[in-house]
Amino acid sequence: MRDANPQTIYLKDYTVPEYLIENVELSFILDEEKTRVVSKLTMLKNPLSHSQDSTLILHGEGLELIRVAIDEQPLNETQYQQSNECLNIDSVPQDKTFIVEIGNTINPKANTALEGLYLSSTMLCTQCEAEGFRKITYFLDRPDVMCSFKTTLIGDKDKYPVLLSNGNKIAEGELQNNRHWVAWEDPFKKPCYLFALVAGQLECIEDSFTTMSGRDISLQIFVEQSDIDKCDHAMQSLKNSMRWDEQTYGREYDLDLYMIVAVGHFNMGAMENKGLNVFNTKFVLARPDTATDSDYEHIEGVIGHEYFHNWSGNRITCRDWFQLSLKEGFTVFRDQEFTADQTSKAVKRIEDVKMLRTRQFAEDAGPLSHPIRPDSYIEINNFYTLTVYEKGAEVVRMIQTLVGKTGFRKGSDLYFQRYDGQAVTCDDFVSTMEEANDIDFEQFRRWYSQAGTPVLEIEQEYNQQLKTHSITIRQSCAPTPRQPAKQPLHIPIQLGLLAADGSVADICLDDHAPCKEILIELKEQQQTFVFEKLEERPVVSLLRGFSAPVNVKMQQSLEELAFLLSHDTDTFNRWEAAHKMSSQIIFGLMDDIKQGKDLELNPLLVQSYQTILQQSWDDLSYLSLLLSLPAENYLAGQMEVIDVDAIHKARVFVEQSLAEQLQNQFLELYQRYHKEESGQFDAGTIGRRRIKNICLGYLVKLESTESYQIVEEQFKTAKNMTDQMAALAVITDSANPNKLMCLDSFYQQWKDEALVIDKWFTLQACSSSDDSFNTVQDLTQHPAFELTNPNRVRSLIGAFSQANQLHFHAANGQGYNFLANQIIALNLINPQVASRMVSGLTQWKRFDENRQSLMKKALEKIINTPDISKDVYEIASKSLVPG
Ligand code: 0A1
Ligand code: ZN
Repeated sequence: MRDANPQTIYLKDYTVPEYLIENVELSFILDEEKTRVVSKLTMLKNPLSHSQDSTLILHGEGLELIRVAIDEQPLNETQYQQSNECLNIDSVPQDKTFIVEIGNTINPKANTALEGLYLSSTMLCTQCEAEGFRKITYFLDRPDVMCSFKTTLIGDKDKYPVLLSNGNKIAEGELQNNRHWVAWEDPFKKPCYLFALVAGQLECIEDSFTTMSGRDISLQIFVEQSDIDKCDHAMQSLKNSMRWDEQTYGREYDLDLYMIVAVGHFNMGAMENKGLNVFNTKFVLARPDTATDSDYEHIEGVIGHEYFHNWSGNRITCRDWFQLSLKEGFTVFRDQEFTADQTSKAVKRIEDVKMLRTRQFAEDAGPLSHPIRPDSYIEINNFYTLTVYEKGAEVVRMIQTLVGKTGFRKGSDLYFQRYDGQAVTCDDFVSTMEEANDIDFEQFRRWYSQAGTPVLEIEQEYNQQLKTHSITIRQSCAPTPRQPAKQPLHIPIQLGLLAADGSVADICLDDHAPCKEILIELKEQQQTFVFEKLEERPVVSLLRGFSAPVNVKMQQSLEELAFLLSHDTDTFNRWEAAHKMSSQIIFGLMDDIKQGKDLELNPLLVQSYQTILQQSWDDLSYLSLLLSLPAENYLAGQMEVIDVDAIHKARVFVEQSLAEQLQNQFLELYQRYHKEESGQFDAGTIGRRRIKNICLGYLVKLESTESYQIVEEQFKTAKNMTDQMAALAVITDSANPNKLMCLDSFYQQWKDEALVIDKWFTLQACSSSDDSFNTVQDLTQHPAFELTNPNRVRSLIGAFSQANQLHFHAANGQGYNFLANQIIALNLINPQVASRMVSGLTQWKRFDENRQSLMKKALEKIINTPDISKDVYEIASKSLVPG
């Protein structure tokens, strides 16, 4: 039953913990339905607390309490009180350490919320971040209470031959009744959100890593037996991550053992538990025939992310959950740079910015907009957002841009050294960067407290007589919930100038030495920068590398964009020029559609594509990005009132026209690289597959018998999942008469591989075919669909509502109603995942009146459901706030 008036928690109310835990000894007698937990806490009053209260308040939810004792004296029921969320123990010692012993039971099988201890197929595992530990036993479940853990696991030898927890294995033995036990000790103090246990019939692959100081670390990846042949890439990724963190940040791993376990039921991507990461199978398992090139890349990225948390998150953690971006923003930045180093810097930056601009910018402009350090929440699980993670990473990136790479390393060294073993704040991080670089970040700190995406309006003026070019930049930021007025931010803007012949122009600005590229720092609401000694009007390349998470408004003609596409030396801005050019053309066509005009493709786009196709490219993944049109949801984000039908129609028209006019070039490229397919995974081969499949996508837009033959042939003969998936995606989205046959044969081929079947659901959920809504509805009845598996829910319901703009937003509201019903069905099963699904409805203000009212109706239906969880309630109710 929902708490009628869920409580809001505020950052301003933070106080230090009243009690501390020195260490904890846990023992678990594992059982699917009734696991017994015994916890022995060595505690003391926090010397920093001013509270005079001698009541000890421990967090605990859904626990069956058996016994409480203090210093070996069992307490009777008058000496403590239990509520839904706490256990209050009266009169604990104030002037000495004391021992609290608690016995309780939990039911992992009934735990479909997947928080605390739960069952994933036959294995038992835990998820404790953010506040899951309190669902295991009573504790001070807050990140600033750090202690050492000793954990003993007892279980049946057949059901749970493998028993894992954090740290090092210190002892094991046999017991009666076919049971055994294993004891683990983690010497590093940690908050309880980093606790983990796993028990099950698991197989493992093993390897080792020698650290920079010469220590040998044993590495183990545990999976179900049928997946043991899909772990090699994850292991290699782990070793790459360990080496990279040594080389880039001077960070060495601390324990002697690093374990990763892959589980099929998981609410998020993965979890950085100390020495025992628990991963969604999606980010571990890969074999060339089951995983695509982008799966391979994501696995490496997520393995890196969790590994990097060992320093940025575990050894130095967050004081409170408002500081989440301290560990997440920094760690995402670290994993982005890692992937950039392992793959292509240009491509990685573009992919990250694409995601940020379509999804985080939408979040920042909507009713749930919040700063990267939020100042209030109802349910912390709702704040694992794109803003905290992705914008948080952009803020860290801006710090690096402002202090330079060397300065950033100086700052991070000082941060790791100074705060090792502590729970700290975002402000501690910023202050350390300031101190190490002798710089003032007073104004920069606003990025942590101010929500919303700033807009930069640019005006330029060339003065022929003075030979100067002035750039005036005005910054503004629209009001966001509870922040009506915004203050100017400190914004780093990387900039270059191009001469009319396409060469790089010298930059002469104020007293800076002449240079080829410059970092200007915008601090005022409006500032003018005057560039001198320019014989002719330059073309400006602004915000290179996307040096700040802002929206830029600058008049640029299609000709100027074509010029930048040919000549800009900055790989990001070169792509940006192509992207802007095609966006402008699509918007022009949308106007034509509205006015009932015949559509015609601007020849400049074809010419630009032709030029690109004639050049020779080392990085074919980058070329693929240049030849890809902006996504429908990106285009939507640029519109005052989103018109999903016009966006789709105009975009498809451009695709088809390009396909018609460049058919020979696309076919030639396709055939060249298809012939060369080697099935390898090096950057070159991946690039060839990528460009080949982009060409295939265009060719099938011709809807010709020949193109259908090509794509079906690729589908049938593909040796790897990238090619098979690319072909099936194109088929599913086309009018190909063999579509159902192909989908069915794919299902038959892969029905035992859960992650591949997720892809099969997603393809159909994202299809632009007219029947896709009915297909999605039917698929909810498919025997392979289940609401208890988050990956399945995301692959069908999530994909349809978040990635099928055309059909989810059908004008009759059937998509909205469908989503509301699915959320209501999921609400009690898994509130966290249910709440994430609400995001399909939160952007209602961006649509026409008819859709607005249908979306609001769906949100109201959700809120008015009895027993709505506070997770879903928070998102749905905040979404409905007018303004
Ligand atoms: N800290 C993890 C993400 C994570 C957060 C919450 C979870 O359950 C509620 C699970 C994982 C990361 O950043 O990878
Ligand atoms: Zn993380």
